[in-house]
Amino acid sequence: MYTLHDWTIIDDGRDGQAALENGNRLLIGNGYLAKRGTVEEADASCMPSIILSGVYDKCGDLWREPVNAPDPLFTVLRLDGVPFTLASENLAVHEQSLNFRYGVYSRKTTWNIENVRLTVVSERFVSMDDIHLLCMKYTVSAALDCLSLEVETRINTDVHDLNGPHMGSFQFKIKGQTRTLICETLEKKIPIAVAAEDEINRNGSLYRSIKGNRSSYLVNLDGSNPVEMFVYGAIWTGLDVDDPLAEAEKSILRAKEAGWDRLYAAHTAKWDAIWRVGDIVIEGDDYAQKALRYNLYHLHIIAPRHKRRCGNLSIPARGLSGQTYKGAVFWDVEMFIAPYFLATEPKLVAQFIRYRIETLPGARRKAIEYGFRGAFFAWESQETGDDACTDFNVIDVFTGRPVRTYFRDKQIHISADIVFAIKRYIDATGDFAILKEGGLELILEVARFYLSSIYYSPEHTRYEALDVVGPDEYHERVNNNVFTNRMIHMVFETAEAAIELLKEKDRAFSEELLLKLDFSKDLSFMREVIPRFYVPQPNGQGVIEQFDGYFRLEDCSINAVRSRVRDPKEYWGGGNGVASTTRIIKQADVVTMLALFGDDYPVFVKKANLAFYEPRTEHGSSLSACMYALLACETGDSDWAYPFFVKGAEIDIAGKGKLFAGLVSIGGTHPAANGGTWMTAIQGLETDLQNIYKFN
Ligand code: IFM
Repeated sequence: MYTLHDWTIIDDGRDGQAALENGNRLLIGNGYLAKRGTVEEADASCMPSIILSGVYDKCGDLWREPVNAPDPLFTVLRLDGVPFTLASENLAVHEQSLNFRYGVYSRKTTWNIENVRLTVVSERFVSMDDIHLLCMKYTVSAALDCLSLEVETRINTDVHDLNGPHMGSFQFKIKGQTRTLICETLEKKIPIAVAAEDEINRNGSLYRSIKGNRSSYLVNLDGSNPVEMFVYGAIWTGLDVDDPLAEAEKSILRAKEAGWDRLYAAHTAKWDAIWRVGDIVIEGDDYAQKALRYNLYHLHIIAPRHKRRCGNLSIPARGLSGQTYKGAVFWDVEMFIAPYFLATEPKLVAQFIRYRIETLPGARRKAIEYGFRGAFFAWESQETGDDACTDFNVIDVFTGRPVRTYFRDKQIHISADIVFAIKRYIDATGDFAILKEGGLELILEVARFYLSSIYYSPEHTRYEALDVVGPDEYHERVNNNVFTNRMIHMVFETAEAAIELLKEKDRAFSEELLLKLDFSKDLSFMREVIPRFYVPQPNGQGVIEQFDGYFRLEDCSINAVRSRVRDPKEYWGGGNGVASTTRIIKQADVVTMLALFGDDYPVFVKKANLAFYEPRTEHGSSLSACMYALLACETGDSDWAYPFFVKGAEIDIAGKGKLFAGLVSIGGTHPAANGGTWMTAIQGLETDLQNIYKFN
């Protein structure tokens, strides 16, 4: 069970389920890598992992996913060859915690063996100062009587992969006291280097052996003489430098020379700097304060502040908490995560945009694949921008067969979401130079994609977007989804405005670009489409129909739909989904549109849609609650919004996120909800609750 305190979260769970939840809850990271909050001796069933940002691999025909690196901090205690674990019968006390002010994970575990109480206390951090470095202090003590046991630390290659294994050609070496490993990914042969070294502070008898990837000690413990071991690990890849092994060795030497105290001080100083810019102070609501900071922490540990040789990085939908969702970047970044960083570290948002600019070739390839022109961005984007999303993204619980889903081919709003983020970035920062660095080209290519994919309805004398999937993924292949249509319209308007802006700032550049892209015919067509593009409007009661024919669907309650579910892991959407033929939606859809384009609609429309859609929303996605909260705040109803703020904020605290879509595992942390929590607090509740926030 967890408890949340100021800057600390503590959990005393011991079983397998707790291990999986705490892996997320107590995650530590620095944007380059993140290590799950599992105990040092955890085996693969507890899903320990160190996910490296932007390093992907494909194993056979399985899904391409991020690489889980070997763990240089793996440590286990043994008595007569038998390891002490959380499953040991003699386990007496166990607690894990995370200090989310400084990204420090700790554990304290006691086992009772006859008349000895054996206790392990460990502390670890992945350095914010030197992003390749992992540091751990591991203390073993015995109370009452003496004990002779083995402490082993090793570079552990027995890692858990969802769709692995991902590494081969393992070579272990020992250089001086440093144990090293070089291996490579299977698909692209990316070298991954791991180095580790340990130091023991101990007087008294001690026998050490160091072999291959292992260093082990035989120690005699008594009440007065604890063992304190420091382990430093370093990870570098061939995407960082030409010789990652040499760099990993150097990192270890530097770390040893600096020692724990100085490394810790440098790490915490970096966190102090992060919070100086990024903290939010809430007065009068303790719980909101702690929850918000915890959510911000989760954004900071996955924010890729480092540069990589091969390009910019963005943030995957489950951060660096595991391999779920193929470690891919979704619209979550642009719509839910970027707003916080735009207010605090806009350079990061520029980086997210540059990542999209660099993946434009993949978006062009995808457009061609579907018979369109321009840029159709990947629904699930990895390093090249080619879509990692498959046609069969869910596995049916009853038949075990993959289910045809249409996220990849029909969730076309993704391209518009990216344009929306670029527009928001320029509006907020005035940095129109990004337009010249590929931003305008991206916008025009997205506009061209939509121009090539919309339809003219002679009957209604208007342009429409047909056969799409909106944010609500339970209703696939619908016509005129209001969110999608409004976003497409925004793209056309933004393209027009961006051309004008650049003409003003740098006429020669903009003319050259229009020429290079051969955009003049598209521009005339776009100008014709803008006033004739259909965006569904509110009906007499102020409610906007989510898509054509939505109002004709069965109107039943969420509980009615739930009662039709035969298996807790059953997917509600798709061809046979229990929600597909009803008005029950997965996540905020019309409401998201209203929250984004609030100025275009009067309050009564916002209220009418909140009242209509909320009882029909499952909130089956972590992207949902914050949009309801935001819109409610726009109607002045922060009391109504507050529980939605809490719902979004608690997803990673309580581990309440969904774990499965059909038989496909979707657990992990929820960066979009973390960003949504900030949006709700600051862009929503802040005014109404008169919270005080400051960027010191
Ligand atoms: O991007 C979301 C989507 O809107 C709903 N399913 C999960 C995705 C990743 O968070």
